[in-house]
Amino acid sequence: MSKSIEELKSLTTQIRRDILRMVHAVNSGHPGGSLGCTEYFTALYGKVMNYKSPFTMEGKNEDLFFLSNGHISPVFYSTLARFDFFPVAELATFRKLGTRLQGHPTTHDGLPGIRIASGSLGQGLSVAVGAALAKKLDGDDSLVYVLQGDGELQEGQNWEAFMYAAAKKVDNIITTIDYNGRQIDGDTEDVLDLGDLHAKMEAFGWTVLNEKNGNDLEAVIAILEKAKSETGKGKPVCILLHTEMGHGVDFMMGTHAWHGKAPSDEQLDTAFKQLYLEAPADY
Ligand SMILES: Cc1ncc(C[n+]2csc(CCOP(=O)(O)OP(=O)(O)O)c2C)c(N)n1
Ligand SMILES: [Mg+2]
Repeated sequence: MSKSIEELKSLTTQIRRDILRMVHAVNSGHPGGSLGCTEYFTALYGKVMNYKSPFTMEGKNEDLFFLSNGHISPVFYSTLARFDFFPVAELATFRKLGTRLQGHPTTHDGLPGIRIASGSLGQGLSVAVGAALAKKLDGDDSLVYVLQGDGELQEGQNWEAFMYAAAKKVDNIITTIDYNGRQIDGDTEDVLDLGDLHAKMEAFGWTVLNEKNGNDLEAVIAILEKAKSETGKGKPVCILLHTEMGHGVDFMMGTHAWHGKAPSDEQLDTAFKQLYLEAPADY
């Protein structure tokens, strides 16, 4: 049964707790981008995406999701577990030897919900465009969703895929850029400035939507619904989703420092106080 907005908001707090617990347990992983994209994942799996259960790789007549910025696996794994793709208890195996929850997602481990290996940045959109074209060949009118990082756009393959999708009128795809303005080594504008990304994406032939409140669950649901209404019109659709890296934990916000760093025991306690739930369902 679908969850109410209040339930989904509370779920974002639970997912944030999961992310921190996972990276803390193994003292490695990527909390910053994960915390920033929590509303996106909750909106996608809780409201927007039309997917089949149980998960199969075939993916016909259902919406598909591809995570291109694979380093934010903690938010992906927690979301999948919380939406019953696999047991929540398995989150405790994150980044351990032999786990299905590799630091960066892989397919050969058979974790339900994972359709591609990602982590080597720049490849997800290309795969997703192929899947979207396959849907057209199959007469399948469901949609393909993709998430990409903004720093990730510095990888040239993305721009081939942007160009190709527009030229071939792949209008059954919605890519979202996690527009947090930060990346592993600093702010994107200092590392390699993306310039006017909105204008660039339009110039590449995409319909571009902009959402300033990427950590407001209702705003994220609304912009994804708007994006859906823009599909089928001859152009691929892109959402520039402004998020805050580290959102929800005060000392992780306003910096790129938590892109790929785990909290200490004390920092985890502080963070959990800020991510309060009356009855947390922690694993
Ligand atoms: C092809 C490739 N180059 C470099 C890296 C190393 N790397 C991992 S994450 C990252 C930063 C990506 O920035 P962004 O997409 O903005 O992610 P965020 O820091 O916002 O989570 C880099 C350079 C990689 N994983 N793959
Ligand atoms: Mg970024």
